[in-house]
Amino acid sequence: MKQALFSLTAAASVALTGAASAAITVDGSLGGGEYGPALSVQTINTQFGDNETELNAAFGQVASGALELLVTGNVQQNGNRIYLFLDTAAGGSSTLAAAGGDFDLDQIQGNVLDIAPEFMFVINEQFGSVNARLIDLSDGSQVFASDLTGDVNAGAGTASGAGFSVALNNTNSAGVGGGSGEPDANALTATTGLELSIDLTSLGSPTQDINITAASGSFDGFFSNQVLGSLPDNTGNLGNGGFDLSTIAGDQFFTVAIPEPASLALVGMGALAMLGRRRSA
Ligand SMILES: [Ca+2]
Ligand SMILES: [Ca+2]
Ligand SMILES: [Ca+2]
Repeated sequence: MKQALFSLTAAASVALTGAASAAITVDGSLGGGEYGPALSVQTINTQFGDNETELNAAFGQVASGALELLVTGNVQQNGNRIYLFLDTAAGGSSTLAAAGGDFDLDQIQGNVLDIAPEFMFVINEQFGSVNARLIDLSDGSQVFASDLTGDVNAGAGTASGAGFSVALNNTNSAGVGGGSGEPDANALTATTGLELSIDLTSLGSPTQDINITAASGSFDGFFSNQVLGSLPDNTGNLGNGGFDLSTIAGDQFFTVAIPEPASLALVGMGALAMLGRRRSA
């Protein structure tokens, strides 16, 4: 009986360990053992120029009460931006709207996503500093805003504060090449880019899986063809005439699953059930 109990406990422990996510270091670089397989992989080259602005792949997980993400690629240091739209709850609008006088929302209002986000993360270089912000789309308020310290073009710039850490390593020279959106199979060769950890409490403590659209463009809302989930083959820059991803084939988003405590409870219940059967045998 003791032997059986030990085996079941060991089995449950192995199952839990297998499901747990490795700890990450927020440094803008994909370290060994970090994350699982890519959640989304770019399939077309960038019309903003090779290693200027490109979004190669997204890795992500929810661990330690935080959303952890790495998007490999680059952001051009001319005011260009990487946007992450975060759909964390029911409701919200798939059409981006101005709110609270926020500069970025003013520039990108009217564009339509495949998802209905509650939050927008945006990172950009402005006036010589690299700035990261998380915006609550319901009112345009800033959940956090911080300039990165360190040189993003010489390794990593980082910022951290209450409930968040951000890093940008802007040295990528791999991944997709430049072109007009032709198919490109090199995205997974990129291992550096934007990495962040945001406490779930800063995201309204989501209880559903988090859907995320990554996009990139200029300070005045001219969007590139680098979106994750990827745009279809031979798609050029989305431009600044307004885009509607809902009319573009495929899912221009990826999903980070929230681990379900219920599944752990089921493991425990299964073990107890097996013990019960063994006792009665
Ligand atoms: Ca590249
Ligand atoms: Ca939503
Ligand atoms: Ca779509």
